Amino acid sequence: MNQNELKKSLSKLPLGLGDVRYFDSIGSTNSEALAWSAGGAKDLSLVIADEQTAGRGRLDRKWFTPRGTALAFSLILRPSAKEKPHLTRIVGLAALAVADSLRTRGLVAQIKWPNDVLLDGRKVAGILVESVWSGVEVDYVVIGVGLNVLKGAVPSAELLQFPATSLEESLGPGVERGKVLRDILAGILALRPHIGTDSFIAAWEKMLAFRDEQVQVEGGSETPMTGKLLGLESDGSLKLSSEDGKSVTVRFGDVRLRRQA
Ligand code: BT5
Repeated sequence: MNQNELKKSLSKLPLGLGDVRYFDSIGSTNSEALAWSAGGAKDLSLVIADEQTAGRGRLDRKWFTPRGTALAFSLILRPSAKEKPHLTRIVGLAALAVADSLRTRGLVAQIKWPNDVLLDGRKVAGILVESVWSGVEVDYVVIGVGLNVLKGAVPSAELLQFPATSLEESLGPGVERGKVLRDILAGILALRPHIGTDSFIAAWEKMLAFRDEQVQVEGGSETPMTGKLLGLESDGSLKLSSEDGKSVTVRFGDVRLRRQA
């Protein structure tokens, strides 16, 4: 994908984006977007790169984006006053848009709470949401999305804590990155006005992996929690029912979810 192809794909979006910065190679699109936000980027400005040399996951874990194989982009939002109470739903906004873009291609995509999109139980995309605050007010939110499009994007198994896959593995050759990008962005734009609604949470919940299954949640130094995955709270936190039938809420943070062995 080059800058011209990118512009062509994006020109077909139903609503206008802000400015677009394209890089053949960059450290991290999220870092660039955070710097751009500090410099006054407009709402819906987009940073996209063909390759990332220092792509980041949560807690500075690495995200691999080899040249010519993947989508790696960061969309900058300046949340409106109406959106500000729903910041914790933004990761869901991105995950839903990615999952929808895969479902329209006939694939069964699921969201592994909080920030992964799975195909056939393997990670095809990761989302990293970062915010810039002025005191207690959020100024900007950067939504970073990494999606493995071609097989070459998938890191070798020893680099991974969770199995990974690509779109090409499910769809065969010929997947066009520009079209997938356009679909994801169109999805985010279409869902954004509904972010505060109950139906948004219901749509997010419907896509959750491991629903009604026993799962284990590991969070930092705390003892792992186990329970049945029930769904989402209204802020997007995870709702479990523990073995003694109590309802437990797992808040956002560095948590890892897996099916209980
Ligand atoms: C994530 O973190 O999954 C968030 C990834 C966000 C990446 C995007 S790319 C555009 C933007 N710019 C950035 O710098 N970042 C964002 P986390 O849940 O912490 O998962 C990270 C883990 O995923 C790593 O420790 C690896 O085990 C695994 N991983 C790394 N690269 C992968 C890949 N290409 N496919 C599947 N898994 C990967």
